[in-house]
Amino acid sequence: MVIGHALIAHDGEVLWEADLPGHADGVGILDLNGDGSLEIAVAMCGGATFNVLNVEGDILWTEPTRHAQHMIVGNFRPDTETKEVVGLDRGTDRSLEGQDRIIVYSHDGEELWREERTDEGPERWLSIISRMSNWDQDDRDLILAYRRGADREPELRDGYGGTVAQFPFPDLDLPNRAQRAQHADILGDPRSEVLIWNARWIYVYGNGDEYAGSYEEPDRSLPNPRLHNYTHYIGMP
Ligand SMILES: [Ca+2]
Ligand SMILES: [Ca+2]
Ligand SMILES: [Ca+2]
Repeated sequence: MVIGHALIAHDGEVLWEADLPGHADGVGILDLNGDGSLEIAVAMCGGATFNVLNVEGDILWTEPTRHAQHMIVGNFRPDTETKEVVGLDRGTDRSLEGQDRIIVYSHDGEELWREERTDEGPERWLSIISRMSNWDQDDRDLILAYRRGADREPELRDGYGGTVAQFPFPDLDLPNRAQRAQHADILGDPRSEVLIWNARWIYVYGNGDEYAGSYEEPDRSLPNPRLHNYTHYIGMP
């Protein structure tokens, strides 16, 4: 078990605890470099760093940021077989000027894309990101981002900074930060639907393109950690 920035054995023995200041706000685990061994991405709040460790607890790379909230892992750039790491930097400015950003890193810590937000309005620093597979039939992972502040709609982004889809959520009587989201195949085709809700409404969005191929095709997506051990913790990636 990875708990925070420590690896714990089945009997509770602490195998290692990484020497990183602060506490872990988000963790992602995947074989990022394709060598057959898992890597562990850890967003350290307080220390304000995005980090990737190996299973021995060695820090493979660390990047400073403003407020490290989430790290999600997947193949967000399918032109390389190695996986990418996406960080959500919440920033430290809680005024109307404050805004978060999504940052895409290669498996070895090279910054590939950095979001520069140009939208305006309050609470643009509360975004949550989640890795989502199987929106369409491309073999890639996407970034579901929601709770982005002001009247911004939840959105699907790719690993190159492109916007793949936006999800109009018309109830503006409750603040944007009241948004929650989930994604899963609930309608029975092999693609994922996106669910956005607040205390009043739940909206389900799907890909409107006709599905080509067999519904019996094996699911190629990475496991969705939101489908088990779900927590209401609003910051869960
Ligand atoms: Ca690896
Ligand atoms: Ca890739
Ligand atoms: Ca579906």
